Amino acid sequence: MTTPRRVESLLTDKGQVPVYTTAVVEQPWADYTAVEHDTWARLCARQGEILPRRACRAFLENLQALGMHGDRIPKFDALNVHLQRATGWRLIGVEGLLPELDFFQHLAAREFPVTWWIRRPEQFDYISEPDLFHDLFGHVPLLMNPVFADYMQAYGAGGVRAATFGGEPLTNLTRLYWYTVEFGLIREAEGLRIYGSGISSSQGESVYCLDSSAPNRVGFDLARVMRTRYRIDTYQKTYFVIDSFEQLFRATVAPDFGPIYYGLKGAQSIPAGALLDTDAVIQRGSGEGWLADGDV
Ligand code: HBI
Ligand code: FE
Repeated sequence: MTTPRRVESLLTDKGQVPVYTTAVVEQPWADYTAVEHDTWARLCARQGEILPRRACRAFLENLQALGMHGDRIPKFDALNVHLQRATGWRLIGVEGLLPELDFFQHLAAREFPVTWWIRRPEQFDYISEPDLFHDLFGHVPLLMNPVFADYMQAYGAGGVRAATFGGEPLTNLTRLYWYTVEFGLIREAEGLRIYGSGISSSQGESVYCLDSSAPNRVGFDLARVMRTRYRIDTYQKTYFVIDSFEQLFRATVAPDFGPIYYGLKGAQSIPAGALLDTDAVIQRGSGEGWLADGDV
């Protein structure tokens, strides 16, 4: 264990440059200030207001079960008691973004890296990299769901294998993670619901992804998603909709990805806002407010 340092990405003249560290650290719980506990409490309360009837059932139920509505930052050890019992996952403290292979290896071992530090008050509405609120509030409730938990592990194992194939498969996998774990929607009996953590930890996008007529909403298709570019600096232009976590798990665990990568090799990437003739379109977005550049 090393002493926790707050490691943020750097804003340079080349834009936001990530700083990767690999250390696993002990959550310095006693060092959180009153302001930091207050930031956690206010973010939880605000999302707690808008997520009923927006987030999927599994997310809302487990948010309750984990007690993520208190006025203090939770202790990883206390959450781990619940997680271990439910799905065998375990939270580990990290300084921030990890290099991809390290991240995949943790997921494959059913360990979820959680950034130990929380955003500053002036970052209340937006922070461009994962902090403790995003990682805990956004990701951990679904790690309590057995099928989703298995999907995350299968994704990590796929990533470890892809890392040996080099650049293009890694890009494909990053897009899959982005459009499912971070920004996925799911169809439930009552309508479309949020399961992606990038959405559920953002007030603005929680409303936008369901209520706005601007974005596309399209049925999930693994190979299609793997070709789709995305945006890290605005709300998504396209959301992909799954019917169940089983669908996600089956699509990810059944193939070893080898043939899929082979089929995708050299395939043109798809702009974030484009629709294809083959898409199962649920909602054709109006495109209002979209920026022309900035896909990655
Ligand atoms: N590291 N701690 C952390 N959290 C992430 O979500 C994360 C990461 N490293 C890489 C990464 N995500 C992305 O490249 C995913 O596409 C895998
Ligand atoms: Fe995340």
